[in-house]
Amino acid sequence: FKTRKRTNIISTISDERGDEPKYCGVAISELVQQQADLGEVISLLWFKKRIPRWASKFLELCITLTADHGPCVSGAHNTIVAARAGKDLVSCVCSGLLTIGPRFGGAIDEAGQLWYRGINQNIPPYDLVESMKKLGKPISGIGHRVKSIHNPDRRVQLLKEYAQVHFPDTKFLQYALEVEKITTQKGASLILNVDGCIGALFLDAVVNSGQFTTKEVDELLEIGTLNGLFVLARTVGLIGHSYDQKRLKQNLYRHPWEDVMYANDEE
Ligand code: Q5B
Repeated sequence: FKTRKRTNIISTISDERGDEPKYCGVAISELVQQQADLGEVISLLWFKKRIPRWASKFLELCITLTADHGPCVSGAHNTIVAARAGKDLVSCVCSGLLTIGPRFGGAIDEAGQLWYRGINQNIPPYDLVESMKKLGKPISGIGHRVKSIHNPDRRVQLLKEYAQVHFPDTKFLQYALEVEKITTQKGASLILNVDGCIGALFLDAVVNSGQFTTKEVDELLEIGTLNGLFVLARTVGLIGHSYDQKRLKQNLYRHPWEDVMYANDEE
C-alpha cells in the first residue's frame, strides 16, 4: 500500500495544474467566453462564489470609485515620498498601502460589523451612536477630513444611486444613513463616508445575492474581507502616483522646517 506524505499547504481557491488556470473550478477561458467582469473574478477568488451581475458590477464600481483620491491622502503621500526617495515600484506601493487602516480606507470591515450588528440585534441607530460615544470610540464609516454635508462625497452619491437602481434591498445602507442623520447633527463632517457606504452596500449585496449563508456572512466580516476592496482599488492609484513621480523626475522630498513645530523640552 502507498503511504502518502501529508501536504504542507491546503489551497481551495484556484488550480493551475491543467491546461489552463481555474478560479474556484471555473476555467479562465470560460470566464472570457462569458465576458466575466473583474467583480466576478474577485468573487470567485475571494468568496468562492458566483454572484449575480448586479453584485459583481457593484464590486467593480467600488474599485472604480476608490482607485484614487488625489495626492494628499495618507496612502498617496507615502507613495510619493517613497518614489522621490528613489525606491522601486513595489516599495512605493507598499509604503502607501501600509497607511490603510482604521482611520484611512480600512474602516470598511468595522463599519460593516457595526451596521450588521445594528440590524441583526435590532439596535436603534441612536443607541448605536450613544454606545460608541460611551466607549469613547469613533464610529467606523462616519466622518471625513474634507467631505461634509456642505461638500458631499460624489463617490457616496454614485454608490447610493447604483444601489437604488440595481439592489433588491438596501436595509444596511438605510441603517447607516439613519446613523448619519444623528451624527451630522453633531458635526457637518460626520457624514457616512465612502468606507461606511461600501461596508453597508457590501452587506446588502451579499445578503441579497442569495449565495451566502448567515454563517458565511459572519465569516466574511470576521476575517476582514471588506477592506480588501479598498486595498485592491487604491493599489491602482498608488501605482499611478509612483509612475507619476518617476516621470516627473522629482527629487528627494524633505518636509519644510516652517511646517514643523519644534517643541523640544530644552527650549
Ligand atoms: N468625530 C476620518 O476625522 C476621520 C468621528 C467622530 C464619532 C466618528 C474620523 C474617523 C472613522 C474612521 C473612518 C474612513 C479620521 C474615512 C477614507 C478614504 C478617503 C480619505 C480622504 C480616500 C476624520 C473631530 C471631532 C471630534 C471627534 C469627532 C470624528 N469622527 N465622532 N464618530 N467617526 N472616522 N475612516 O476630521 O468633540 O471635537 O473631540 O476616525 O471611517 O479614509 O479622502 O481623505 O478615498 O482616500 O480628523 O476618503 O472621522 O476629525 O478626528 O479631529 O475629530 O469629530 O471625536 O470630536 P477628522 P477628528 P470632539 S474615508
